[in-house]
Amino acid sequence: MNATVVVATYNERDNLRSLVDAILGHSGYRVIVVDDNSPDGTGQLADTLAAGSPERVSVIHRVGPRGLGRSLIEGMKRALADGADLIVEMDADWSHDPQYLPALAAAADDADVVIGSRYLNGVSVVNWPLRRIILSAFANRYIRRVTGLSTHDCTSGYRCWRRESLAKIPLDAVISDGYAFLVETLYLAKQLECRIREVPIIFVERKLGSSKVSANVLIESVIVPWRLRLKP
Ligand SMILES: Nc1nc2c(ncn2[C@@H]2O[C@H](COP(=O)(O)OP(=O)(O)OP(=O)(O)O)[C@@H](O)[C@H]2O)c(=O)[nH]1
Ligand SMILES: [Mg+2]
Repeated sequence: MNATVVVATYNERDNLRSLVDAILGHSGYRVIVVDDNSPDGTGQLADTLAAGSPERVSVIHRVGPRGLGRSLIEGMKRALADGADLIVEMDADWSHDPQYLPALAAAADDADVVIGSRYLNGVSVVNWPLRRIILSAFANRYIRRVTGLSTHDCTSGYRCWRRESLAKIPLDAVISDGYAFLVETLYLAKQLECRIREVPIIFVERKLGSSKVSANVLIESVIVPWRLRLKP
């Protein structure tokens, strides 16, 4: 196993150490933290973690405009350049539990992209208010209808790519940055005839730190499915 987990962070100081420890508990996994110059010192904490496990943890410190999509792109490119066979994307806030890493990797034996899915067996989300569940369910239905994707959870940020499939995605041409980044990369994967599989995860709402979801991110996710569909 030669897998790299890319974790984008913005103000995740309270979550990062335990998360990285849990990932490193799985043998064969490395971590790239992509920090957007977090004011709370997450970047320095990441450096400390990297100094403690220099073979397995590295850090990208971004400057300039921040964004989840652009951070993930930078981390994924680095993981490809470093020779990872599997590249995993995961949130830093413990919503995506590292305990599912082996299941994602196993499913990648016969899939090109594996999604850690909240919506395979009903709804497996813990601690979300009803309005958030309804919004997410509606968003996924909307995305499927507009883009023609058949994935149950198109906005899950917990994903495992086989190296060859990720290398085919034109990451520099990706236009969106928030949830829409996840939809766009999945759409590109489908267009490139990647085999997309979902495995069930239980998603737990963050307990520590605060959400970075903004109105812009939500507006982008309404528009991008149409841009993808109408793109020549
Ligand atoms: N590098 C970087 N990471 C970000 C940025 N915005 C969010 N993130 C990270 O992306 C992941 C998901 O962000 P969250 O704020 O948890 O968004 P969410 O999971 O959709 O929303 P919540 O349910 O409120 O947690 C976390 O690891 C964040 O730290 C950003 O601008 N730059
Ligand atoms: Mg979150």
